Amino acid sequence: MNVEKIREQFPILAQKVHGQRLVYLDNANTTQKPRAVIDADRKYYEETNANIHRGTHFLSEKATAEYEDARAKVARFLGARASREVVFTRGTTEAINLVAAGFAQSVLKEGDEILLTGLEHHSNIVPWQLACGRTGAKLVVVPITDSGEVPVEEFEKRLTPRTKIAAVSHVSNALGTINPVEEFIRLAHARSVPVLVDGAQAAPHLPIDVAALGCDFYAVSGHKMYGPTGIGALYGTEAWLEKLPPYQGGGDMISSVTFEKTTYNELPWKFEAGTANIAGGIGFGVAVDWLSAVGLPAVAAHEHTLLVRATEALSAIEGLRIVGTAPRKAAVVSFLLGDVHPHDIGTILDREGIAIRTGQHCAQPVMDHYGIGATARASFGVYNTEEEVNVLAAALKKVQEVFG
Ligand code: 7TS
Repeated sequence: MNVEKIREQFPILAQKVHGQRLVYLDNANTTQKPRAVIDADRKYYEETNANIHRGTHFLSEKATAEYEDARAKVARFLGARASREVVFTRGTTEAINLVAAGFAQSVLKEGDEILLTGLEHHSNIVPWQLACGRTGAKLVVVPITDSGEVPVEEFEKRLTPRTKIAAVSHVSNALGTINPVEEFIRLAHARSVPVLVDGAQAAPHLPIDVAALGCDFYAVSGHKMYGPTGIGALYGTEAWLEKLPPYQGGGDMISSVTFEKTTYNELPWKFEAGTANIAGGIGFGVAVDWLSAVGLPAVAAHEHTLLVRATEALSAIEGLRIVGTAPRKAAVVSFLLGDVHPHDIGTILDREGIAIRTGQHCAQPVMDHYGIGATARASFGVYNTEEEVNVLAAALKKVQEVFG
């Protein structure tokens, strides 16, 4: 993989920030976009723009074909068996809300249990709490270890006859831990419990094959996969998507409407009410093709090298503590530096042109486990370099000097 050739495709990376070369290490938050994705957006509005699924004219048919073609690309990227198993959503958050709302309406009853892990992002916690509020179901949480792992036996112990779904992150955004989701799925399915995987932090970094994984649902965000914001996807097995009720009502999701009775559209459109993010969907298709062309195995190998190098360089800094030390990690390094507040670390790094995230990373229970309020987090992407790791380490030494 030629990183310099990849970097050239990202116009934003040539930018200076506070007079310094931009070092963008906030990829778990959102990734930058390659020219192919930016061009697709412009091309759509210059040459195609029309509403989809409902026009007989040339542009509408063109837009529909491009949007549905993008769905097929995303389906292929995720390893889905068919395009109808892929619902376009605003992102991971909406994908999980869709499933949680459907479960609240048609599956969950008082006393049922929803199994989560202690590593979840708020968007894989709060939708389930809302579902509990509507049904009287309750959350059961698998605790994490001090290295930031979810032990398989602890997961297994908490599967009970009342468990109606397990919702687990593939990769933790706060710590980088790669969860043994294959094992979770095997154990849950042995008890006929369906599994939703929050793949927001996995799909940009690891080869994903939902059919091989055997999960029932898989949620992703386009903007974390070098694609546009406001678009993502929910993969669901045909059986589950058929079973769940629509998420929202409106145009496009129906087949017939009278005041007495409405029948719904086929999959996946049953879940896509109203005018879609058409340009976003098309751009998402371009992004997954772009990622596939680079090659997920190559991306994973490159980012692993960065993780190893960053772990080494940061561990060598006196007083620096890495939070999240699981043996299987994606390229995320969460850390504390002496008693310097993470926000101060972030501010000083920013003056050096380095973008990281500081705070609780929308994963407050993870912070609570460690008894801390926040961490500083560097998260790497396909365009990051070992030299940027060195720039980060040098800047952190400066932070240490400033704070004595
Ligand atoms: N799940 C995980 C594991 C995430 O990391 C995020 C966003 C989401 C769900 C929500 O994704 P959205 O695209 O619907 O917003 N994570 C982060 C992060 O780590 N920093 O900012 C957002």
